[in-house]
Amino acid sequence: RTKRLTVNIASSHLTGYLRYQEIVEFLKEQHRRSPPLRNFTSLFSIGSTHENRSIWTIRIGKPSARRNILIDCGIHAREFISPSTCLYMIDKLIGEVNNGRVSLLSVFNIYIIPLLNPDGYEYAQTERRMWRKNRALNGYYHNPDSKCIGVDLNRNFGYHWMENGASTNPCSETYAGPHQDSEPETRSLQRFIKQSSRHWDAYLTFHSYGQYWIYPWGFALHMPDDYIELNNKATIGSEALKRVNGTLYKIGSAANLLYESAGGSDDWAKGVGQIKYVYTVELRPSDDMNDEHAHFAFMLPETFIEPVGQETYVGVKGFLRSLITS
Ligand code: ING
Ligand code: ZN
Repeated sequence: RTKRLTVNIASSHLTGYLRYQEIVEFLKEQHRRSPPLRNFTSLFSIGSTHENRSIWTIRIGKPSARRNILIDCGIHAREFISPSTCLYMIDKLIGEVNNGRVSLLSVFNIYIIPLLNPDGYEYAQTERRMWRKNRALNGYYHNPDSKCIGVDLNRNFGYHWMENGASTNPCSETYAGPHQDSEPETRSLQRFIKQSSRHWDAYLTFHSYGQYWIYPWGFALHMPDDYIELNNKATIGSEALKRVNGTLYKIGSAANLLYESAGGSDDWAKGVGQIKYVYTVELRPSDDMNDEHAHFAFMLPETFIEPVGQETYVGVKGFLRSLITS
C-alpha cells in the first residue's frame, strides 16, 4: 500500500485495514499502553487455526469487575470493517483507562477477540478479496478431486446445526463443515465461553454488512422467550449509535430480518452457552439500494474505519450501560 490514512485515535497504527501481523503488533502496543501494575488489561491466545495462527484476545477492565462481556470480530474473512471496529474500540477503552474514566470497566471485564478467522482474513487480504470462510482443507489429501477449501464458521456451531440455510457441499460459501463444531476457530471460542468460572452477561459478534442489530434465533423463525428484553437493549444500543452520525440500524431476530440459517455463533452462545444478551451486529454499509454507500458492500473504503468505529463504540457503551441500570 502506498498511501495510508490516519485514524484519529491514540494509537497511530490503525492506518487502514491491517494485516494479521500488524494486528498482533497493535494489540501488544495497546497492552503496553495500559498501566501494567494495575492489571487493567491482559493479552492471550484462545487457540490456533489450521494454518497455526494464534487467535488473540485482549481483556480490558478492573480485575475486581464482576461481570463479563465477550466481543468478537472477523468471523468472516472479507468483512474487513469488523476487525477494524474491534481494534478501534480496544484503543478507545484503553484510552478511558488511562484517563481514569473507568466506570463501565469497574463493572465489566470486556474480552475482545478482534480477528477470530485470521487464516481466511489473510487469504482475503492477499489472494481473494471476497473470501468468506476459514482455510480448512476439507479432506483435500484424501480426495484430491475435491479442491474446495474452507468452512463457513458461522454455520459450524453446534446448535440445531444444518437445520436451515447451510450446505453440506465443501465448495459452497455456506459449507457447515464435516460435522458440527469441527473447526479449530469454532472450538476455541466455545472452549473460552465454557470456562466455568466466568459468567457472561453478553456476547456481541461483529459482521458486515447491512446495518442490522440482530438477536437469535437464526436457525428458525420463532423468537426466544426473552426476545422483548433482547429487543429493548438492542434499541438502546442502536439509538446511542445513531446519535453519533445518524446511522440507522434495523432490529429484529436473525431469521426474521435476514434469513433462516443454523450454526451461527450467536445461536450457540445463547442456546448452549446460556448467555442472555447475544447479538450479531452487521456493520456498515446499509444494504438498502437507496443508500449512497450500499454499493460498497464488503469493500467499504478505509476512510470509514473512523466513523464506523466511533459510532459503534458509542452504541456498545450505551448498550452496556443499560445492563447496569436494569
Ligand atoms: N451475515 C450473517 C451470516 O452468517 C447471520 C447473517 C447472522 C446468519 C446470524 C445467521 C445468524 O450469513 C453475514 N454478513 O455474514
Ligand atoms: Zn459475516
